Amino acid sequence: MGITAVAATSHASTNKEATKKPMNILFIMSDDHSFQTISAYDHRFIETPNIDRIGNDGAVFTNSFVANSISGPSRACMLTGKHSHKNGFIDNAHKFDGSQQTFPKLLQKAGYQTAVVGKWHLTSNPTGFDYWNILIGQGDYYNPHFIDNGVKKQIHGYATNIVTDLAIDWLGEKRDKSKPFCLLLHHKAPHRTWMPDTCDLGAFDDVKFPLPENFYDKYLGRVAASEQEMSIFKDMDIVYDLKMADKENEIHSNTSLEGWGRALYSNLDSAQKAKWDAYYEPIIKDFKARKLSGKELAEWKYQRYMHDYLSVIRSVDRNIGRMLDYLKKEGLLDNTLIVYTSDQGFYMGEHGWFDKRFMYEESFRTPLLMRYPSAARKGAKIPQLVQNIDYAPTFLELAGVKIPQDIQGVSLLPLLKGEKPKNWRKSLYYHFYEYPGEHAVKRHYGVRTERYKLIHFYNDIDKWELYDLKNDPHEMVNLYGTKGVEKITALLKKELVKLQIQYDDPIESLLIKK
Ligand code: SGN
Ligand code: CA
Repeated sequence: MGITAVAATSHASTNKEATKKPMNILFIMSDDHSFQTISAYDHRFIETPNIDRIGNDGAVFTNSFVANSISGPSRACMLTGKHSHKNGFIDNAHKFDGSQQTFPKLLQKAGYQTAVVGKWHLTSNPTGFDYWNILIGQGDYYNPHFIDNGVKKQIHGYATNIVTDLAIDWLGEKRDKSKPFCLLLHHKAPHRTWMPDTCDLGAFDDVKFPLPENFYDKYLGRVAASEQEMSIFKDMDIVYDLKMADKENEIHSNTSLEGWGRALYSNLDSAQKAKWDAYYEPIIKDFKARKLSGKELAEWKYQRYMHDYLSVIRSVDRNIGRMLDYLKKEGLLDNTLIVYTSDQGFYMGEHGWFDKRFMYEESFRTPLLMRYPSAARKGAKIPQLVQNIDYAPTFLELAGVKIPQDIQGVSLLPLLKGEKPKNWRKSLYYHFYEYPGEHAVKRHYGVRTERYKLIHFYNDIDKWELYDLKNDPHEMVNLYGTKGVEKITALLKKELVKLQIQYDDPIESLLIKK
């Protein structure tokens, strides 16, 4: 008997759940959580000891990506293990076809108890879950409304705490404990408008965050990037995003979101408002007095954004810690795969931006950490190219369910077990559709290899971009059409067409034929 088996058996004597069933799955996802703000990836901004625990006891995927960098589509890719054009949910304006095959349905059929709590954002009601208690739409940070298995309810408090409470309540009180479980714990945080819990207000007050070196990017040679509407300076709203809803009504927005900003504040109860005011009123007063403009205003906005966003992350990390402690207390850690990810990456001021959508690194990448009890090496860094379509087949393989042929992702279990599969993918496919749309990021698709990225912006534009990620990790120099890149361009175009044929999205070969 190996060491792991001995440990598991002795643990089982205190809790019988540990060894007798297939492995449980806890799939934790936050919304818009950038890898830059997880200390397992990056120590510049914040320490996230609890999220890091997942990777320390398991693995951190260092080349993890999404298929379409936006919420609903990303969630649909994860549920189905298929790219957007196959699951039909190509942009946030769609409604998910819940009659299609998803991993929760397949797990449920195989005898799992399945549940989803928190953000769902797929418009149609969840299918394939024994229990669902979801936020309505994007959900609110304070006193949010939920749909609890079809019934609307408002719950008082702060969303990240509430969603964790609901998850713990289901695990402890509501599920059938004779079955293995698959729980999707999906936070609303840290999505816009980055409203911190009252206990985290001011947590970064003594910190001045360094400005990204490309904060004042001029987007030379990158037309789509120059036409976006997600700039901190230009598009981030003073009242809505940065909470400058003054009582005197003297501060006015630079966008049309002022009314929404004032409404967000009015959702707070009087005790919450008192704490909120105690923190933001002095900032509002100071902001009014300084009458900032130009670069000073841009940099003030960047600092406020970072302070709020990171304060929201503190609560996410604390709640992940609460969840891990609960699993430990219940003797569930040794028989549960724990996943932490986000529905996409996010800009922390790189290129001057917030939001996501682009196939550029900050939004194409997404954090991915997995705690796998029988992992070969604890704290392993897994460098292979992986994508969010891979989660579904991973969960199915773990549960011993046959992976259906039409699933396009690949199970990550061999990587978690420390294997080095020879034929692992060498390139990734990406396709973003939500245009015309909020933030004005044009439609594009592309291919990324370990070193290069080729993107085609199409629809109302026809522009190619090529990046050498080794020499230009921040994607500032579009090499497409320059001297010396003819060979790599041809290779990448070939790879792109190959992927589009493989995934049955042959848009490039169709465009070429036109
Ligand atoms: C909302 C936000 C956008 C954000 C989208 C998509 N605007 O519409 O800034 O890009 O969600 O985000 S807001 O005025 O409503 O805050 S996603 O992660 O859900 O796809
Ligand atoms: Ca998101």
